[in-house]
Amino acid sequence: MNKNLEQVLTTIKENDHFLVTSHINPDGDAIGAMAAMGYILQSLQKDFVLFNESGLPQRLAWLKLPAPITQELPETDPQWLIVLDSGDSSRPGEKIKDLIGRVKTINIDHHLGNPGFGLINWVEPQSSSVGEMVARLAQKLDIPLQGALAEAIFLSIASDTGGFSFGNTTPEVLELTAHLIRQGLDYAQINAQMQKQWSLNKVKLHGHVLKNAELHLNGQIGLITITQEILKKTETTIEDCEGLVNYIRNIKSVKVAISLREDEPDKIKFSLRSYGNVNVQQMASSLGGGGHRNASGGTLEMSLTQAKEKILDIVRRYLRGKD
Ligand SMILES: [Mn+2]
Repeated sequence: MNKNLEQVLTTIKENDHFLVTSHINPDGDAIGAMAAMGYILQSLQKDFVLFNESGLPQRLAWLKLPAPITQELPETDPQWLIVLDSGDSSRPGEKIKDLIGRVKTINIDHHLGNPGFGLINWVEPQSSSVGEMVARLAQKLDIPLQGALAEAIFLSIASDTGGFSFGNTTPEVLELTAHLIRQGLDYAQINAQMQKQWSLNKVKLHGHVLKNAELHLNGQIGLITITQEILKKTETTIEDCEGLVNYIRNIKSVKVAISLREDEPDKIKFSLRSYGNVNVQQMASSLGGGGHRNASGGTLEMSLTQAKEKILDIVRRYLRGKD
């Protein structure tokens, strides 16, 4: 068995108090993996708290949870901190960053370039999702992948594989999903719950943003910007921006899709998307971010105009070098 997975297993079995967390502005994998880890700890009769600095996104409010997801750290430190789906120690937010310094940490992740910030680091970039990794953990513990645990794992997998369409849709993850279905998972119902979460305001936000989409470098770069002004105008939040970047990735000529989101006047969240061999992780890491080969991102502390110039410059140089 993988040595790091073995360390995770032993540590979970031999200790009692855990705090489980994941990255801020959590996606389906972050929340699914937290829920799944919670169900594992619950079946081992361990004491645990689920924490996420941004809380549970409204669009995932339907998910069954083994405990509420709190935004407040408990007063007493846990024996062990379990950090999920976080490419580095700053991803879970400021409160957890402090905690990583003083509490023994298990880092379970699948991001390329994870520096191994935990005392125990189980990092598998070849895994589709952290939910898939947590499912492997449950299997080693002979915990059946059924009911709410299976639903949480499916949420993770379906989110991070883009509904089984990205390159990380491995035979292993399809076999695992087949196992979940054989065990009784109602995947059509979970899929419907994942999809049917839009508001009219969100549709209007997407309309405004896409109307102003741009192409650069002979159509090889697609770019959208989401300003504070448009979020206010459409009465939406950053949660409503999810998936926007995928529209421009699907433009025929586009090799790299860029989304720039103005979270604060000088704080720009960027997302980069690509298909195939175009490695956006490299581009994101040169800007202090990270992620996966076809989906990466990060934050730039500068104005929207400056961030746009900087990113376009890096992407242009990468694509020109490829020609
Ligand atoms: Mn993930």
